[in-house]
Amino acid sequence: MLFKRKRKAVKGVGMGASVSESVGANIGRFITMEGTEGVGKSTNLGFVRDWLTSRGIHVVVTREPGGTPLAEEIRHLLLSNRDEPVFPLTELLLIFAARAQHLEQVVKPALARGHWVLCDRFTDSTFAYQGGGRGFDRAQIRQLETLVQGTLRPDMTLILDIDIELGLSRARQRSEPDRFEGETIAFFQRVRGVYQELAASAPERYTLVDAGQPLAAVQEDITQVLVTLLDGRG
Ligand code: Z5A
Repeated sequence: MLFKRKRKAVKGVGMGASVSESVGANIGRFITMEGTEGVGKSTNLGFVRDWLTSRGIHVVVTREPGGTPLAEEIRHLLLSNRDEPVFPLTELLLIFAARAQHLEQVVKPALARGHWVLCDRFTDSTFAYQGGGRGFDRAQIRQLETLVQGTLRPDMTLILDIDIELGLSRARQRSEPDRFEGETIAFFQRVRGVYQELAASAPERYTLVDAGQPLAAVQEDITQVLVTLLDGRG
């Protein structure tokens, strides 16, 4: 992973392997973008993609849940409003099922080719939504994280942070609320709280960006992070 110098010979990137340890010198970077609803992830993902691409970096843009045909079907199952209650454990397992498929089919092969992967949400969303929002114990989520990802973690995560009501008002201007967007303000406050905790717990991995600012200021902050990331590329 980023900033780790211990690298082994190429032997393919199987389940449980760290990409950085498996692909030798040709190392891609795994960047994730996180935040609550309407925070501007999609908008800023495009900005990051263009910024990196203009510097000659091959970028694969993807998202979770989703990113492959099967994982996109699971996404549809997860986001659709339905009469049947979706139990929190069902939701959690579907999310990790989609992730397993996405990692094997898209993320690991791209990183192994030395491409950068830019992912709209990843497992920090699970800690925030299923952990903070639904109340799952963090240790249980960590067990699934280890089962599905092995030691693979993002190299860098941008967490866009915004007042919940402002983000929801932005999101609702665009489309009808999906199953998550129908949740209470208290639910999203808990989600935001987990993101803030994660950011404070590992500043070398996470950057919290104030997404309540005008877009140009948000993107200026993101640029600073990208410059630092490129400076540390080795
Ligand atoms: N989920 C989960 O529970 N557990 C998991 O492990 C994972 C996911 C991986 C789908 O995510 C759901 O999956 C998600 C959690 C759950 N909950 N929901 N809903 P999603 O990422 O697809 O959905 P989303 O969070 O609702 O994203 P979004 O609605 O697409 O919003 P966004 O991408 O963050 O925002 P945007 O489209 O870029 O911007 C929204 C609007 O604001 C748009 O009109 C922009 O032009 C505008 N905007 C953006 N930035 C600004 C600034 N700075 N100023 C003014 N206006 C702005």
